[in-house]
Amino acid sequence: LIPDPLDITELGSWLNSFDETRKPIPSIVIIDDDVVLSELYAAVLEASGMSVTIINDPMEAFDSIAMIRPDLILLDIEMPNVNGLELARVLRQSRSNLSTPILFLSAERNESRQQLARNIGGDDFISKPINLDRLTTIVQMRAERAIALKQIMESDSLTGLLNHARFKERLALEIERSSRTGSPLSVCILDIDKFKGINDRHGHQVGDKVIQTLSQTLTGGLRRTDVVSRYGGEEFGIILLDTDSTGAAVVMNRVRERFSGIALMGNEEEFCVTFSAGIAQNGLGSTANSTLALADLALYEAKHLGRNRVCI
Ligand code: GH3
Ligand code: MG
Ligand code: MG
Ligand code: MG
Ligand code: MG
Repeated sequence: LIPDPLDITELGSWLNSFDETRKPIPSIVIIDDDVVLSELYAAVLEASGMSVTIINDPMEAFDSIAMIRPDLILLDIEMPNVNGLELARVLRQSRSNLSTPILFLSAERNESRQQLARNIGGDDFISKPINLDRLTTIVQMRAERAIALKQIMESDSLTGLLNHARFKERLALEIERSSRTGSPLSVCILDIDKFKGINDRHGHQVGDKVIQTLSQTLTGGLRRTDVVSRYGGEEFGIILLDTDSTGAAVVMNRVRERFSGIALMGNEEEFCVTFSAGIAQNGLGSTANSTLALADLALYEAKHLGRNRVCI
C-alpha cells in the first residue's frame, strides 16, 4: 500500500488520495520592492489557485514569514536596505524555514552571482523578465512538492493522518484561537473496543485494515475543517471546531453508528467493530493538556459503562 518513499510525487498523491477535498492551497510569499511587478506575479499565481502574500519592504520579511509559514518564497535580490541574498541566508538559519523552497527572482545576469545565490540556500533562480507561464509552473510544482514532504513528515504512515505531536501542536493553536474568538471547540479521544481480540482472531494485517477503515470513516464523516489524528496505536484524536460538547457527541455518535455497521472481512468470517469515545469542551483557562485529560476521563467512563458509546 505504501509507495516507494523516494518517489515524492507518488507519496504526495497517495496522501492526498485519502481525501481529495482536503488538499491544501499552496501559500506563497513574494518579497520584492517592485510593487507593480509583485502584484502582477501575485495575480498570475492566484489565478492558478495559490494564495499569495506580497511583502514590498524586505525589513518586514522575517516577521511576516514567521507568521504566515509559507510553502514557498519568491525572493527578489536587488532591494533597498536588505539584499535578497542576505535575507535568504538569514531565513535559512531558522529551523521552521529549513525546508521551505526559496526561489530567487532577479535581473542578475552574472553567472557567478547566480551561483552565489544558489550556494546561499536558494533552490532555483528565475531570471527577470519572467515568462509568467514558466513562473506558474515552477512555483506550483515546487510548492506542491514542499507540501507533500511536510505532510509526510507530519503524518502517520498507516493512515496519512496527523501524528500525535502535530495534533497536540494544532490543538494548542486552536484553543488559543478559540479563546480569542469565543467560539467553542471540542476534543474527542476515541479508542477501538476489544482490539486485542481482533488482532488475535484475524491477525495484525486485518487489524491494520480496521484502523485504516476507521480513519476513512472519520475523515469522511466529519467536517473538512475538523482535525483528525492518529493519537496512538488504535486511538484517534479529533478536534471539532465551532462545536460544543453536546454537538460533538451528536456528531461522534453518528460516526460511531456508521462505523459499527461496516462489515469487515476477516480471515474466515465477516465481523463488525465498535469504538468508545470521550469528549471535552474547552473552557476558561483550558490548555491542550487539560482538555485532553478531560476527554481521556470521559473515554474511560465510556469503556467502564460497557463500550460502544460516547461520553462527555
Ligand atoms: P479496550 O476495549 O479496553 O480498548 O480493549 P483493547 O483490546 O482495545 O485494549 P487496548 O486499547 O489496551 O489495546 C490496544 C491493542 O491494539 C494493543 C495492540 O496490540 C493493538 N494495536 C495498537 N496499535 C496497533 C496497530 O497499529 N496495528 C494493529 N494491528 N494493532 C495495534
Ligand atoms: Mg528589486
Ligand atoms: Mg487503546
Ligand atoms: Mg485501552
Ligand atoms: Mg482499545
